[in-house]
Amino acid sequence: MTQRITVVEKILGANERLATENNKILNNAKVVGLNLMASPGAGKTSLIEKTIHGLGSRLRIAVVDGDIATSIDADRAAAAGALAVQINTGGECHLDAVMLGQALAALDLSAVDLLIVENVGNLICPAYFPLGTHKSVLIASIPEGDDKPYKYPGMYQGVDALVINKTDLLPYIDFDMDYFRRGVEALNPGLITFPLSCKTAEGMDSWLDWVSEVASEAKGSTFE
Ligand SMILES: Nc1nc2c(ncn2[C@@H]2O[C@H](COP(=O)(O)OP(=O)(O)OP(=O)(O)O)[C@@H](O)[C@H]2O)c(=O)[nH]1
Ligand SMILES: [Mg+2]
Repeated sequence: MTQRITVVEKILGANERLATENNKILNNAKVVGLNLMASPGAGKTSLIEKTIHGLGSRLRIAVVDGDIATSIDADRAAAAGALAVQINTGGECHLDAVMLGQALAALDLSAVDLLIVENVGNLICPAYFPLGTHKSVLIASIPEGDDKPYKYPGMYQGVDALVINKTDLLPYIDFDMDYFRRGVEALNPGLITFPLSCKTAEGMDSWLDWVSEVASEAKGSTFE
């Protein structure tokens, strides 16, 4: 029993060290990294597409997509105009710092200002594997239900920003926004939050402004 705990700690410790290396690589290249996490289908790739369309003329954007299989999401990011690398984890439910390190090596970082990492759709495991990016962003979505902060506290605790996607569906789904926000506030007080719809673009400007600010301010300054 004790041996098993030790192994887990070693894996997480090794991941932390490699995340620090990734962070140095990003800082040296003056690339700002975002780690997007969410449940499957919350709208990670949709938000990445909108972000490329909104900021691609001002920022050189690269996308690293993590999925168990296929290159569907990297193909979408490339079609939207970004440099894109797909990582297939082959069953792992999260990206780790080794995987991101390999993706960084495959990218010409001198041609990148902003790196967006789309983590594997999962509300548990990605929270425990920092990648070396500068900011972590969680995307919640209305159809998932308003109880998710209460059921997946680890994910909500560790992020720097929260997107609430699919607000266009609020009229059709029982989603108590006050209950949801109270749960978030208890776990991550003052968390900056962007309610928006990738479908209608409502609320998108605030998100794009925040990404622009992070890209200009966070270069080389923070690590997570
Ligand atoms: N109504 C509505 N649908 C949306 C919105 N954003 C995304 N979708 C839809 O939600 C589905 C999933 O979107 P994706 O962007 O592929 O989600 P994802 O989080 O990248 O999914 P995985 O990578 O498979 O985990 C697609 O059918 C999108 O068209 C939105 O704001 N409103
Ligand atoms: Mg996706």
